[in-house]
Amino acid sequence: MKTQVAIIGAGPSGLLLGQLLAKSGIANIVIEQRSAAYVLGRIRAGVLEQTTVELLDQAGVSARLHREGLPHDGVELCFGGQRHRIDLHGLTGKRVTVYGQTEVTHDLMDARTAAGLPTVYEAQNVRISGFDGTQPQVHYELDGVTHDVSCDFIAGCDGYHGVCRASVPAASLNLHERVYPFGWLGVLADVPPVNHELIYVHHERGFALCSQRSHTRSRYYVQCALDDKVENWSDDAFWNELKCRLPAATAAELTTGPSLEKSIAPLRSFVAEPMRFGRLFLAGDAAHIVPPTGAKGLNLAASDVGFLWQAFSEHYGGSAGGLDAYSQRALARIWKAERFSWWMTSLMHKFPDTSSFGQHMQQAELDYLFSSQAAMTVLAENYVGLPMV
Ligand code: RFL
Ligand code: PHB
Repeated sequence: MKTQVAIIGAGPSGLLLGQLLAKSGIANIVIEQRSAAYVLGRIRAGVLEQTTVELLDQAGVSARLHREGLPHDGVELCFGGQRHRIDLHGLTGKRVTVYGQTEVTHDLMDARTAAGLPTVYEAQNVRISGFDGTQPQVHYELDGVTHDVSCDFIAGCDGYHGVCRASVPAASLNLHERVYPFGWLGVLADVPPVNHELIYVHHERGFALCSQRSHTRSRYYVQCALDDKVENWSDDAFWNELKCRLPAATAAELTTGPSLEKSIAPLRSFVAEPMRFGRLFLAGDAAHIVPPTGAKGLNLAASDVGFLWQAFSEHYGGSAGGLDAYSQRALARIWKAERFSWWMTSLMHKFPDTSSFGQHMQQAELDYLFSSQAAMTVLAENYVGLPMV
């Protein structure tokens, strides 16, 4: 088989890129190692920036998002037992939309099927070759049969553990990493959210987050030890721990219920540079990871895809510059989101080795934040998403 762009990975990056390229008349295939049901079963992001929503509009997959997504004009930070609101819309003129990654992926999969675009699920032993020359290829096995796809370009949208970044010679990559000494234990439950907006909680027992997927489905997280196991946490133990970290009045309003899903995610900051090697382009988690505290991972994946779509469109439209500029343009935005996610993580979590001095620094920063319109505007500008330039 032959195509213009072979996309590895059917997460949000790969599927969004495929949809945008198809809109521009650029032929593509998506090759995914898991089943569609497995991809949809991963509970991940919940907050979309306006630029992400605009890209989903351009891809023609946002009808349900506009019907069912929840626009949020503010977000709360809680510390010292007090809740403080950041007026995102008042400070920036922008808002975020609460709409689960599962739903975004669902809409993208449905649109891909409706458009009859080629997608391979459960591809085994996916390999890429020739991307440092002029004839890139993707190889995979399906039901014991080997397939080879010849293409102009490969888009590595295969996440942190994917094959694309791993296929680049180590000497060509600069890796930057910070691993945090804790994880997040997350619970999804069909209970109404405790608040109409998100609450990020700083507490001496550790961070907590009250998020949501709809008016009837909540997503909650508590900071946990890195070596903790989901089996150690009954639903009751989770709800009790969450209540301990909320102000008493908020805990009293919390509706609990059986968990639909419970999982632990480690926290990491990671960037691989550059994001282009010959005819291979990395996008999304394949190139970078942010800790989830700033809600930036899916949004960064979307902005990479926006830049890459522009680059391919320029290339097939006859102008060479876009492909050359991709890595630098994407990384300029990525590093700013890395900084914000690292800052939010450092501000809101309990670090096992922090001295009393470190605790006072966190406290002073939080006190300052809510005494300064300028500081709140900095947070708000970053939270709603920096412009794609
Ligand atoms: P994905 O979603 O990991 O998809 C990659 C796909 O590639 C497939 N794959 C392969 N396919 C073929 N051959 C191979 N060799 C392959 N290896 C892997 C995988 O099966 C998979 O289907 O990466 P993508 O598309 O770049 O999307 C990135 C986002 O998923 C991620 O950044 C976000 O989920 C991060 N994130 C959040 N982001 C936000 O913007 N807002 C949030 O509120 C938010 N909350 C979160 C999060 C991530 C979390 N976890 C679990 C890490 C909350 C959590 C708890
Ligand atoms: C989520 O709803 O899963 C979520 C929301 C905000 C974050 C991280 C995760 O910062």
